Amino acid sequence: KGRSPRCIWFTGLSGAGKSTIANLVEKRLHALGLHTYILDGDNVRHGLNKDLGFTDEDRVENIRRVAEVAKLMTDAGLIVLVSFISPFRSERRLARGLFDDGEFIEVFVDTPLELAESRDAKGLYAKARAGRIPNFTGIDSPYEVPENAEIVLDTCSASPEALAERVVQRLLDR
Ligand code: GGZ
Repeated sequence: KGRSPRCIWFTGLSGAGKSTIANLVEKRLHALGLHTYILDGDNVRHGLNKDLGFTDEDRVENIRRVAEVAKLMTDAGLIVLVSFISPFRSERRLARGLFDDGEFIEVFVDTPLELAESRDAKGLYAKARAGRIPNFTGIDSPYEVPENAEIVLDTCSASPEALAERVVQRLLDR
């Protein structure tokens, strides 16, 4: 229905560009005078979720808590940008279910594994291939491609700035 987006949920592989795009979207929203918060591994996995690792079970709990925190933050009036791999459809569905229709926008940052791995900005894929990071998404832990994302960003075909602009325009449409 006619509700405006409050939770922008970015999903995609490690190194897909989720955080880069989320940060660019946030800058644009700030310039428009909107109040936002980015939830990502940097501010959640070192604190609230520091008891969690990367087994399937821990990822499920990671995303469950992140979704609930996002819901609380939107209740407090913020637009929340969530940037986690969030590899499982069931947990993304659970997150969506906390919000009213139109308030939750799923953004699939669609970077092929080959591209993320070839960039390997943090050297994590090389470590994962060498067996030094178990359960690495895309290597030996699954990523379930979204089937009903509101926005699919093809990072092969456009700059992060242009992709961020598409997300912002979608928000302003409402
Ligand atoms: C995937 C891992 C792993 C494993 C550490 N698998 O590129 P990054 O470094 O900065 O982003 C990745 C981040 C993923 O954490 P999330 O909380 O987003 O994952 S999930 O939503 O699945 O719970 C990566 C780093 O943590 N990292 N080990 N095994 N990514």
